[in-house]
Amino acid sequence: MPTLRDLICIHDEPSFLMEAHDALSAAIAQRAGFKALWASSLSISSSLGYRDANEASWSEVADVVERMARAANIPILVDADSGFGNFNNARLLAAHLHRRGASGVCIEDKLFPKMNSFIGDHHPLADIEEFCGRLKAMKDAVPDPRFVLVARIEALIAGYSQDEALARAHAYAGAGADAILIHSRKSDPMEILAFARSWQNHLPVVIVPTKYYRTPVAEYRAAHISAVIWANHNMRAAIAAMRNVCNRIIREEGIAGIEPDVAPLEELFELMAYDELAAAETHYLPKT
Ligand code: SPV
Ligand code: MG
Repeated sequence: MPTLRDLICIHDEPSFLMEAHDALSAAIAQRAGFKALWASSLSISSSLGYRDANEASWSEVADVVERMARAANIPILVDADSGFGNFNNARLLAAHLHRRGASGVCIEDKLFPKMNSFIGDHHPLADIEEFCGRLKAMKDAVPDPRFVLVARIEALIAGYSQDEALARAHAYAGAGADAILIHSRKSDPMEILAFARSWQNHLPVVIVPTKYYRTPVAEYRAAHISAVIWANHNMRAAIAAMRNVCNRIIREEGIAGIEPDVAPLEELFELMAYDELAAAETHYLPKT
């Protein structure tokens, strides 16, 4: 099984990380064939009933990550927002997430509390040197060489230039980041591809094409993008499916019509490995 480091830092081809936000979505993504997961702050917050504005505490996020790691046996890159504070909060978080099953952590160069990158125009950036201190402290807190530290640049989201994004990328590489996530809210990939051209793969590049979703993967391959994160699509699929089924049950006053459109109970039992429990019972329970 490839490690997160293999997928992001070693493989030549782009890797794909699928969003998950709980044990069930993690298990489903693994069954579908994804090799790694993105523990999205937007999706985890939503599933807990919070906004993606650091309303969920870091320990609530860590609880979810542990459940995901137990349910899916593939690496998880955790979206740790801006690290929940200064270098000290960030290093504490990195160590906890590592202990609880994360294979890597991504922090973005914003302030606490952060706001989701697609909401509004107020995204104050962290001071570069201060953010480098957060990255260094996280590296030092997790001496495991397999653990991947991704530095996420929000300069383009905040309206700054390519030069600002590049200066930040070089500083974060110097501080020990293993990869750079360059984020954009544009509906085409031009600014991301321009960044990748100038950056010349000094470190692997990770992208989140939520807004420029029409771009074919061939363009990322040609630009030598290392990893693509499908950042919120399990959550959004669940919202649409649940909305649809709720509306239909009300409208049709019953569940006969929707049965073919919902997952069979057998699939749920299989996802949660009920057969393992049955086998364990024959092994551990007294024979009657
Ligand atoms: C997330 O999935 O929580 C992300 C990506 O950070 S975004 O929502 O685009 O900021
Ligand atoms: Mg996030």
